[in-house]
Amino acid sequence: MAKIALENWKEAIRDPKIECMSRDEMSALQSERLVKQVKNVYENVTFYRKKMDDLGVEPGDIKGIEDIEKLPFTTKEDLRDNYPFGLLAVPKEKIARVQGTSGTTGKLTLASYTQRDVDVWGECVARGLTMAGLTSLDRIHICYGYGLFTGGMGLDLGAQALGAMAIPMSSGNTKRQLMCMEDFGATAFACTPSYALYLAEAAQEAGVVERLQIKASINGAEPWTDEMRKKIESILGINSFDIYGLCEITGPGVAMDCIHHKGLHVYEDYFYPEILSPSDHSACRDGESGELVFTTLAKEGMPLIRYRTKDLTSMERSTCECGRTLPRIQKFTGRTDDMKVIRGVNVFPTQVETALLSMGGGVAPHYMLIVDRENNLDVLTVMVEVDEKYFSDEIRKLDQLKIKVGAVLKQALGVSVRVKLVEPKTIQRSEGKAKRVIDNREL
Ligand code: DLL
Repeated sequence: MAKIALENWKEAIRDPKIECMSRDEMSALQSERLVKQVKNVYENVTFYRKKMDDLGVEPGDIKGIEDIEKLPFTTKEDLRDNYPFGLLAVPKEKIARVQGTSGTTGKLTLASYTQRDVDVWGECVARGLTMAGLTSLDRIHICYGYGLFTGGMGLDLGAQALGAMAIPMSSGNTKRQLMCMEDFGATAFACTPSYALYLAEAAQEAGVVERLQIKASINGAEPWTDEMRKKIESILGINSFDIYGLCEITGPGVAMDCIHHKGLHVYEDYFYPEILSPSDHSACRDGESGELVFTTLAKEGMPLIRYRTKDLTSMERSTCECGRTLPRIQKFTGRTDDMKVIRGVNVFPTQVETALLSMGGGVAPHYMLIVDRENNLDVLTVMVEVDEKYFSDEIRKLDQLKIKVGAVLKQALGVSVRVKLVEPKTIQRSEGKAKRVIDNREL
């Protein structure tokens, strides 16, 4: 257990030429890549030729990155309609790997990669691992699932590109995870933030924290808050970093936050980000929240133009304290589709997390939102675990805690909620992405 002792975090930049490039140079690189990519998809992907023809746009109309707004959008539904290989820009023989969504509902979303795409993916994750202060000397314990989900493979490719040791644990069996972490002397681990917290608590309970050599964790694949990060960091005495990605674009390694935690740096030389207003798709200004949209500037297998992620965030383009000029997207407030509208108010699970963690004790950040409709009215119940030390206390204290949680949540969400305090460890732990909302109105 030790935080990374780097005198100067500026050293933790894998590719300074790209990551600290001037805005003009980056625009020139993006323009060159976009012009080529648009010509490529027009000539090789029927779907894009048709979409562009319908809009009356020709490849020649795209002269630089500033023309991106002329191009059509791509949606998850488009991917499903062209499932599994309808959007390839190369012959199938050139595809080296497929990966898919980790979702359990609906049809699978499949992404195809050439060997070069796989190499770029590994390089981007390696940039992120470097950002977390890791080098070829590190041992990275990967407890993301391996398989179609991009988590395990993505971190593995990153460790490989970095020249570090990959420990491909995959998810599950927390006791064994901790045993291997200790025995193999892992110096970093990667998993979802909810599982990271679970692992941290399990390590604390087993009394092994002091015996671990972990200095950093790389967590993502689901929204989480700064408060949750600080909780994981303080239990394990480490630095935790937020990694973002989606299989359609490349998997983890599209963006990651640095030690300053002022947003996630987007690898915009490969993935061009736009933030668009959810209502009319117009471009949002810096700091304004909207839907994140990506164009893959150099992908060969399944290039995507203006892919609508449904993830909600805002962007900052000022140079970061770490020296990177890469734009930063803020922690995600949620997705357009995990947002719940309760009696007309938009509610995101992350708001509940922030509010619970701001209480400074009494409850644990393990929670579940349950939405019902009673007499035509939406009712939001928030199930929250009580801290171990509170639970043995008297009923009167628990009642007071319940009232306090209710007040804090009402203040944070703008709607009144029913609070259900539950015993420690009763809310199901997830080894992958946590399920935070049950909406009974949809049943
Ligand atoms: O979750 C890729 C990934 C694996 C990212 C491991 C980070 C670590 P998908 O299964 O395609 O890919 O799901 C993508 O997950 O659109 C977001 O809604 C959500 N997501 C991913 N990373 C974050 C994050 C992987 N750091 C979807 N914060 C995305 C918030 C995230 N949400």
